[in-house]
Amino acid sequence: MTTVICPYCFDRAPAAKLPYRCLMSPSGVRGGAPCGPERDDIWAGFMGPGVPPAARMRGPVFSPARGVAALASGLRGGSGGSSVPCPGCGVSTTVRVCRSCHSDLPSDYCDQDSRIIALVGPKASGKSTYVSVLVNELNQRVGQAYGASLAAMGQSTQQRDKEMAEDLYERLRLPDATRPAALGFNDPLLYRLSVPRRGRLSGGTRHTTLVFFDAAGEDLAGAEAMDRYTRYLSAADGIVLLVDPLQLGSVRDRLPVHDGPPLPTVETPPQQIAADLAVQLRAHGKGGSNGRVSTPIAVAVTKTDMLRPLLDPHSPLLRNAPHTDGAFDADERLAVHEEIRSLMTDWDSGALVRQLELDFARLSLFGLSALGAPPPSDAPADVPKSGPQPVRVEDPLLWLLAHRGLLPVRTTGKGRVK
Ligand SMILES: Nc1nc2c(ncn2[C@@H]2O[C@H](COP(=O)(O)OP(=O)(O)OP(=O)(O)O)[C@@H](O)[C@H]2O)c(=O)[nH]1
Ligand SMILES: [Mg+2]
Ligand SMILES: [Zn+2]
Ligand SMILES: [Zn+2]
Repeated sequence: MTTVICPYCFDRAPAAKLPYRCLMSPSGVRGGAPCGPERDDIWAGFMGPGVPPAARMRGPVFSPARGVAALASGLRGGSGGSSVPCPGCGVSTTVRVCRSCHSDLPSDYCDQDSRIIALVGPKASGKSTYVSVLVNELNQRVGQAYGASLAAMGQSTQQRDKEMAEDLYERLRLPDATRPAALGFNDPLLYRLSVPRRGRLSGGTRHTTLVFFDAAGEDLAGAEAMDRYTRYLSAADGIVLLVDPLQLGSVRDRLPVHDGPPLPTVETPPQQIAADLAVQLRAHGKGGSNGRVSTPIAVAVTKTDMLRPLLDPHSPLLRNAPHTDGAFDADERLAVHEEIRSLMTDWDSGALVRQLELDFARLSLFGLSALGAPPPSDAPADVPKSGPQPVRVEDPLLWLLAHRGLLPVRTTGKGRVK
């Protein structure tokens, strides 16, 4: 049976137990009156005082009679969700709501198991740019290599994807700083990833729901601020921690004098974010008997386009992974890991890597550039003129998916995905 994890409050429930919300649409058939809105205090309570009184009035929530629910879940195919008639007005609805917070769940969200990927990193480390470019790459180059596709689920993710893609790829504008949670709840980004099943005569497709959160850097800047994200972090199946090399003193000193845009202000050190993260996860039972956190963590150095002067011309960080025969290349993963490890050791005598290795049992290091080149020096809020030319943006997520057995892996043995 499919277990649904609410992407808003992270309550877990069997899909068949989720209530529905009436859409209050006129039926047109029987000429009956549509349902009117009702006060949804559970939802309003979860959203906090920012919700205006009028917005608290929503379509009635109901649990279908047992037989109806069973029939609906039996009828449910791979997509589209089930629909159940509202006992009030008789009109069918596909909108499910979370039992605990009454947030609406896109109908197809409930059809497959979800994987929650937590995205953390200091302010301006490149989180928002990374997610948008990643989504685009998964739909194009990477999707093609694996025969995979990624579909945004629900209106709010579809809307945000559209706006971000227009900004990044058409208007060539970089995203604004993400608003902190104190100013309102940022919706999670929901996707359905479809990957062909391998090794079975019948073929078929495996669907997985991916949930990303693009938090504001300041919400991850200390143990207290991070507390708001605790449920999200402890529900995560994998974590992507972004490290901005331009915020590390020793990298700034090593970069040749350049005429690019000014270097970013130095925010929370990645070492502190990693330490706070480990404390949070241990407090939620994610610590193993060896004291290390069991949640897999991909630590990715961003903006590697700026590191070119420090890299060997043959460095694997300068090109994308091959994805030969639609498989994740574990030897390449190891080569990148070793390369970043040796760069980091040079930067801070290995303090960050040592701490990560002591805190996390499943760790892999990555290097990526979402833009492929620095923003133009005369327009630091713009994408380079040629548009985003990403390098290795997909690697951290693919590693996390391969780790879960969701992607085929190729290796000569040494780079084995644990
Ligand atoms: N050189 C280079 N700069 C980048 C790249 N990606 C992002 N940046 C720069 O980093 C800045 C911040 O990027 P965002 O994606 O907004 O960072 P964020 O982590 O979402 O920031 P907050 O939402 O404030 O926490 C951008 O405005 C760019 O100047 C990249 O691939 N290369
Ligand atoms: Mg952001
Ligand atoms: Zn919920
Ligand atoms: Zn109704």
